[in-house]
Amino acid sequence: MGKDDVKLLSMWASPFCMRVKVALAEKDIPYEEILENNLLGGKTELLLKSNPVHQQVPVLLHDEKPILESTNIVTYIDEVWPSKPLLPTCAYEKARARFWADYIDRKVHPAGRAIWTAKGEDELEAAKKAFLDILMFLDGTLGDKDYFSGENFGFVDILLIGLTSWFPAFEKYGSFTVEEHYPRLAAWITRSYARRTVSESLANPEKIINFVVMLRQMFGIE
Ligand SMILES: N[C@@H](CCC(=O)N[C@@H](CS)C(=O)NCC(=O)O)C(=O)O
Repeated sequence: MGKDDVKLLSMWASPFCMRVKVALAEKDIPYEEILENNLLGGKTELLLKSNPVHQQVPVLLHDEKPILESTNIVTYIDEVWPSKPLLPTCAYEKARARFWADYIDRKVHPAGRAIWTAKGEDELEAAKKAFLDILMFLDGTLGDKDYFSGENFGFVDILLIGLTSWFPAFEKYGSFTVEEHYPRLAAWITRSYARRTVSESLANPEKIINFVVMLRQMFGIE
């Protein structure tokens, strides 16, 4: 493991990059973070060469080979560094984890974005309801377990926890708290943030809120 050359093309506020950082930390994999903090202003040659299709971060460079898309990267990390598995080993549980990973990928971030980009009260109310309905299903599948697959923090937890870094911004613009609607899910967030691998990998929520304030001004929403 020590001989691997691992680099992460990353942007500080990207919830998708935070997922990969948590996975690398959970596996204790040393890596170099290369920040692409000017995504809106211009992308580096390294990013364009590594991800010509989507031109997005995160990109994991493993011995200079690019691996793309955060969920795909977390899966790759789990396969290449198999100690302390993130995905369950049982086929049924693995299929279940992949189902929820796909649900989270498709639904959570776009629904949150719809809240802070909403124009007018009706649009905001609809966006907020749609977001809370998604959380309802996630809360239901978490149930009374500590983590999505049971006792251990794993694949689904990593994919969702990265995205929760933006939840305080969604809460601010939607005037709600996850805690008041889904206390079990809120407790899962607190439990997960207590892990060093999470707290060290996620951006400060205040900074994300300020970033969203800036994006809203840029998009002419303010
Ligand atoms: N589905 C991708 C989403 C990645 C993504 O949206 N990255 C954003 C930063 S959060 C990005 O690079 N945006 C620049 C752009 O789209 O031009 C993943 O899971 O990795």
